[in-house]
Amino acid sequence: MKNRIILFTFSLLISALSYGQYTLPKLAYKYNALEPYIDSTTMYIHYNNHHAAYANNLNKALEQHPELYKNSIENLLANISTLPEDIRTAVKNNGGGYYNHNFFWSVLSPVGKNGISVNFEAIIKSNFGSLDDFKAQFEKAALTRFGSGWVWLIKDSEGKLKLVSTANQDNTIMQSAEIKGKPLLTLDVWEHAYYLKYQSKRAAYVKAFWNIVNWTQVEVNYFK
Ligand code: MN3
Repeated sequence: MKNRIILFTFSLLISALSYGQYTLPKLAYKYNALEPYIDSTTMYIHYNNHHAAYANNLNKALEQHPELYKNSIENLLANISTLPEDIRTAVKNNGGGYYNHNFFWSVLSPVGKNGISVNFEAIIKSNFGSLDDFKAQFEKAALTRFGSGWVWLIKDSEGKLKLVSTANQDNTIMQSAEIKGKPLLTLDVWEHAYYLKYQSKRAAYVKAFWNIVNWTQVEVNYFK
């Protein structure tokens, strides 16, 4: 009986930790692990200041409606129109920022760790012609995104791969997305993601990105 009570209390604690608020995922690598392509200071600030601010502001918005904490972030973003009106904009902007950065960190990895497999390169080829063509189209989307936003490789509902760019903290799982699909890979093209090292040279940052893509995770996302 005593053990049961302890177990019950423990599971309550666990669920409070999981659902009480949206927390930052632990990074799978150190701040300096993506050097020289993304510098350690940028990683530190991006994660601890920018990403944390989105998480904090999302949690703050939901304080008015704590019953919503039980939703996954994906669920919130896919159903924004059903949320109380007073928090829709905050959930879109901060929930978007929270989700996008969670996802972004997961598709990066230290140089030479997670190259593309023959199998997944064949999938890229069948959708874009070649890996180089894919990269060129991705880079073009990154450079033509005016102002702040993201570039995404997504899988649509028919299983086709597409390249999409979104403004601000929007993404392709949001209810409001013009083109919807499951994210496989993304790149943050907000200036805060590259300004310290690359200043205004977004093109150099985008080219450097290919060195630190976690293709293993991209492939996992494709088959998930
Ligand atoms: Mn960012």
